[in-house]
Amino acid sequence: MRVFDFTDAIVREPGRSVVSGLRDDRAKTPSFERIATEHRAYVAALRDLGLSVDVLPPLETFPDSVFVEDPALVFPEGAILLRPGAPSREGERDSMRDVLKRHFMAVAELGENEFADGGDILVTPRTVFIGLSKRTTRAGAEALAKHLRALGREARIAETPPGILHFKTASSLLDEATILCTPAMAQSGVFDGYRLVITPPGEEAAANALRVNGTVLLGDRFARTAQAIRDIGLAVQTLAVNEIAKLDAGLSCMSLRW
Ligand code: CIR
Repeated sequence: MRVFDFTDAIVREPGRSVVSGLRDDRAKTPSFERIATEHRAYVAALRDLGLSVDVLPPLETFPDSVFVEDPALVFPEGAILLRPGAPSREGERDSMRDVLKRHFMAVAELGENEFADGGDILVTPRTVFIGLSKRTTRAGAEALAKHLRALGREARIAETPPGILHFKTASSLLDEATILCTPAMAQSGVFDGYRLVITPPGEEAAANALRVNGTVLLGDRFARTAQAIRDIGLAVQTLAVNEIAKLDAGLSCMSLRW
């Protein structure tokens, strides 16, 4: 199976508290109803692409818990319970432990003071990139790299360009050898050796796309990025993520996939 071929996913419905989620720009106020609508369309898209989706109930005590990608990392051969680096999100991991044990035989865990968010982890066939960020510490990244080695995956610790939340805010995998990324990420050299599709000016937020089986899911405001991806022969399906974007999130953050 290719690293973007999935049969299963876990998502969590947004709670009403999602409107109090973390965000860089506090002036932006998301609406619960619109986030719920975007989330339903996202789940429907995953199902249309053939995935069996386990939909977890809302967790009002954790406003950001709809972003289920951050507290865990999953592979067909096992799962790793991460430790989100934002204090208001660290406890989300406890709500994922039993869920992961239901789906996976082996569940490893990051320890105390080992912080890593799933949004900082980009899986490619050759390497698993772990981006250092305000959420992912070196201790977290090094511990995670050890767990990945135990699962037979090579990890590479990289810098996330300043001013963005997560490594994958600015990059995503399009196919085995191609990465969609922002100009800043391309200039950093971290993806030297990969073919790059670079987001056009004004469409940097398109970089958090999600390849699922034969299709690239992309935000619906990025016509030039969609064309650039089609130009390399890939199918694109656009989804509205405008409300989710107010919480600094995109397409990868709302699911765990394997
Ligand atoms: C946060 O700041 O943690 C959330 N508001 C957004 C998380 C986005 N997560 C992701 O892209 N993996």
